[in-house]
Amino acid sequence: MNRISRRAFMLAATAAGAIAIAGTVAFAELPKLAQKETYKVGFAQTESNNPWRIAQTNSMKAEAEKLGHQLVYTDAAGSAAKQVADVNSMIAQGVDLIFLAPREEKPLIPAVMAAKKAGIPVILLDRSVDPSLAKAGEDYVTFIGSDFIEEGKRIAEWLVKNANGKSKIIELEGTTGSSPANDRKKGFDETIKAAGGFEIVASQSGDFARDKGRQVAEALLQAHPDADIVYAHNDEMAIGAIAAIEAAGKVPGKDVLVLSIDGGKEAVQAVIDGKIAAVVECNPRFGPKAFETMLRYAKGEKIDPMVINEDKFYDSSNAAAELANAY
Ligand code: GYE
Repeated sequence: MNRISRRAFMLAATAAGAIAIAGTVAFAELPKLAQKETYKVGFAQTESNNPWRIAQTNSMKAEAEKLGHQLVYTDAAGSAAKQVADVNSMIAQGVDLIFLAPREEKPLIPAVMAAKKAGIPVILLDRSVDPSLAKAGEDYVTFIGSDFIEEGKRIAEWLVKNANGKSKIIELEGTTGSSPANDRKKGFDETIKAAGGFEIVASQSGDFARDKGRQVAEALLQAHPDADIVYAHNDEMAIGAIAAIEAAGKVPGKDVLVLSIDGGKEAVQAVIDGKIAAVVECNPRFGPKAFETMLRYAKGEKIDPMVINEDKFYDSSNAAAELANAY
């Protein structure tokens, strides 16, 4: 076996082993967290390619520093395989607890199970894992983040009221297999369908990234020249889509309505400029809630399976007043 294939084999074997463990210890208890003054805590970030991720990382680092905890920080740079390796390295370093932002729902299951097996509690931050393969209160403590179905639903409800005759939708999906992409699609599509009168002419992943979003929007606008609404699962892709709309000689906000989720400063400014019609905030300020939840868990309090963040909503009625508060 050469080096690469042996490594691939080892990774596959670890993944298979962890899933087998999930089957045999499904009823084993969640690892406990001892009460201490300060902790050594891991934070396994997925990537750092947008202001949302950076705001989240900054919030986690600032809170850890404020409370005197040691933070072992890793950035998986957009690779689920690297993120699994990052978690394994945190386990090897003997962290007390791991905050994990799982890039995709299924590939991070082995990481959750490996931490559980090592006796290290995991709190999922901002994205979740496949609920049929790992459960809150059993395999990980809880999920802290936004209600993504609700986010999709809120932007769809706004559209139903404010479409002004526009009806043909291009949907730019987030990272394939990630919980926000799955749920933002579900919440939006179901609401639009129930309202009637709209058509999703194309729905494709732009991987939550600006340039990918621009490229996908460009191709889809060419294939569907009658599309007059773009719904992007995050700001980065919405901003990419605005460039694609302008490159096609159309006016965003006039010829094509752009809807987004995240609500960073650049997007709220785009609402003020009339280029984004409406955006649901996805709150990235996790630090205080994450560490508070960790301490509640250490005290032995019962933690809900989901700890939901509050999200704001921006459109032309409040964007100027809210700009200063946007991240
Ligand atoms: O919307 C996006 C980021 O998981 C909620 O991931 C998060 C999403 C967020 O990269 O911009």
